[in-house]
Amino acid sequence: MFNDILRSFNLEAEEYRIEKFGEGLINRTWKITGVINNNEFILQQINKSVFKAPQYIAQNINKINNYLSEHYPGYLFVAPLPTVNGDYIVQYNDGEYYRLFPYIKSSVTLNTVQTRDEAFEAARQFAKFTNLLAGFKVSELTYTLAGFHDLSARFEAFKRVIKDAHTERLAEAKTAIESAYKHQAIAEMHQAIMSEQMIPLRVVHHDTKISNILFNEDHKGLCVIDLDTVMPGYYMSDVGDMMRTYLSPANEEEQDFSKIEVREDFFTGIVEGYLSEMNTNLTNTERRLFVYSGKLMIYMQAIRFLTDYLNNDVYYSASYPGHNLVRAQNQFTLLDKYIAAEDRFMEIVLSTQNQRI
Ligand code: GN1
Ligand code: MG
Repeated sequence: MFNDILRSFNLEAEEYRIEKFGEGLINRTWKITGVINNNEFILQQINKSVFKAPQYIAQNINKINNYLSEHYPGYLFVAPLPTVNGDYIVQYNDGEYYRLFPYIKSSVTLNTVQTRDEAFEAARQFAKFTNLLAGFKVSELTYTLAGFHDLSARFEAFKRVIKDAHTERLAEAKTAIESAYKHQAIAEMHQAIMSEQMIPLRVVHHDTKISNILFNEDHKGLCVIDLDTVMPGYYMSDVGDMMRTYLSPANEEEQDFSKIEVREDFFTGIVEGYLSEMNTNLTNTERRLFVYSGKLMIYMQAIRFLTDYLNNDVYYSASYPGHNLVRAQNQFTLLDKYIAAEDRFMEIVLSTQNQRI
């Protein structure tokens, strides 16, 4: 399989070492390293049961790439490489879609956030991306996933699946389902923000986990990667997903929930990093929604895992029975701990704004 795919990019598979790469739940990724020359690439298969129209991804990235190279030629943007036919995506005869990226030399990816500065650096890079694209017309982009971060739609899907789920799964998930209803106000707030059009649509990354930032060897941020979900959206998605994935030393896979914590200084790192690029661009309403963004994204992820568990694990791959339920319970635990720290987080946001940035 690799022979044909790599040949579309004018590479001979036997001249390359091919290794699985990264920990994403949706797409499959390989690092391709030249055994004779030192060329390095990233090959990725796009999950077409998730992304129904992968060519939209390529179109969006091309438009953004054109805009950035015209207006900010010095900005490092890792765009896919063209095939010999000039396409940015190839469909192999297994029906799957693949694309190839340059591998950025000496770059490092992290799977966990270990220091406050790493949180700052990552937040800064995601903010820089949205900020540089502030003049780009959002409506030029196609939605690569419909309703992706629409919490109201996610909540409706959760309520629907409850009606059809197996009795055993419903019984196993009883406490998690109660948690979902207990925090329903988070979904209602989202509904209000949307229906009153309180905040602007922006170009948003939508998947701000730390592994989607390239760092240099000193752990300074270089750029954002994994651009499949770049589409019109709200800044809350990016800021909130950073809260979800950077604050706790234990991630969504952790089964020992006593290890889940929210680290206040990492919260400060995210706020300062994000505002270091977006401060002048954010509206007052967006600022007021900083802390809410974390609740929104943690709650949405909990609901998504729970919905998938009740739906027999069709979306997120599960490697042990009950995996998605554990992930959902993990996220509800994180949500409770986040809410317990909410007042303090509000103070941090206010003081950061009044200070230096
Ligand atoms: C998926 O595949 P990955 O890890 O980049 C998901 C995100 C979730 C995340 C949870 C397209 O991202 O929305 O937050 O898993 N991406 C899609 O780990 O559904
Ligand atoms: Mg992703």
